Amino acid sequence: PTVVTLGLGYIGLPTSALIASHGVSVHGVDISQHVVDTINEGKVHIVEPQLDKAVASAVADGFLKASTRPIAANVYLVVVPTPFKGGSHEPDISYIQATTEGILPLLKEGDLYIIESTSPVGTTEKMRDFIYAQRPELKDKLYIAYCPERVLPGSVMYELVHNDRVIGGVDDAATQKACEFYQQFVKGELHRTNARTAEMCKLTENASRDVQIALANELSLICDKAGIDAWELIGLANKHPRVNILQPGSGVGGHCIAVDPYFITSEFPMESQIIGKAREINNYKAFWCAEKIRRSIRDFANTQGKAPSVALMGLAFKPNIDDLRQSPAVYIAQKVLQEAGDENYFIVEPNIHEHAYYKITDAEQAAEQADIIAFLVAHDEFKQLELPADKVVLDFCGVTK
Ligand code: SAJ
Repeated sequence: PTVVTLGLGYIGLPTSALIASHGVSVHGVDISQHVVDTINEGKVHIVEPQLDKAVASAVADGFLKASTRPIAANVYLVVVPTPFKGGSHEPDISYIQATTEGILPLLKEGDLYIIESTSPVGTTEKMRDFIYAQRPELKDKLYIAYCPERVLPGSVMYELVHNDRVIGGVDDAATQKACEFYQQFVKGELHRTNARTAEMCKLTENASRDVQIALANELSLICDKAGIDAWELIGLANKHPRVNILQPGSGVGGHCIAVDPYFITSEFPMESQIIGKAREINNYKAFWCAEKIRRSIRDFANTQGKAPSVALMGLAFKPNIDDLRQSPAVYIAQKVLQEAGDENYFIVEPNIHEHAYYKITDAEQAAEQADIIAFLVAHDEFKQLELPADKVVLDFCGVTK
């Protein structure tokens, strides 16, 4: 059998490499010629542990090939992004639509078509209706299912194999067929449901995490006013056998948790009160951090009679990665620097060596020279830093705890 993966990004490429490593021939498709060329050379265009090795051997063994065009296959996996419609919080499924259109002429009886992209509820049924409207002779002769990816950036190659999967077909036969497909390379359990539930399940997982982080962030604001250490408080509350509060930070970023809950709120605005509020709280937290830094700069200038030097520690959207997408730390840095006066700034991001706008400074040097040190991301490197007692330290992510 041949598998066509549509989209060779953060999920599509690792998935392609994994399937190919089982001796299944995979034809990966991406609109970017650069991505396609890179992969065909056995190289990778994204940073993810173990991925480079997996792709290199899959390509060398001849089981993984990339191209800008799909070919006829037995299984089609849609793994393209679902962004927002320009300037809104409404999901844009046009990439799913376009890739589906691209394979329409190739589809034949018995083929398996699976969407893995995060999708608003009803997308899989919409694509089924679209396919059968264009190819009526195939009606009910394809297997169409939704199976969301759930892997954590940084542990993708492990989690692809070991996580449980939720598999929802548009009918039972499709669910069964999709399960047989994933069984070949997934060691986690495969849970069967229908397509709508599987779509909502993905959105629910990320909304759940967002809501839990919002509670931690809200507590951190309350603690700041009340003169209580939020990390100590949460640590103590978590000693209760049925309490498990997450960690406050400088906001919620990335391309999943800060995005997916809107796929629920945009469609069910009246019903999704907590989910919507959590988004607001987590966005507000980043704004609040930026305000705190600016106030601290003003206080320093007023009491010391000179502008401080300021170190902004971390730019990534979470600890120990180099991914800046939707990063609250980047937002905070922009906001603080927008109103920069005579202050001197150090931007520190140990996982990145060069940045288009910011000069990246070494962590030790910045900590030594800055008057105000603001920790935006809890990178491991920051935990070992020695901080002289005369510094103003704003720890938004618990690095010093
Ligand atoms: N964060 C906190 N406090 C915490 C935990 C996280 O502030 O206690 C922040 C992080 O700093 C980051 C954001 O939340 O800015 C999101 O980070 P994350 O590690 O929670 O999640 P992602 O976005 O890297 O990956 C999530 C995962 N989903 C869940 O854990 C429910 C992953 O399994 C999904 O596959 C992924 O989204 C996705 O692709 O949807």
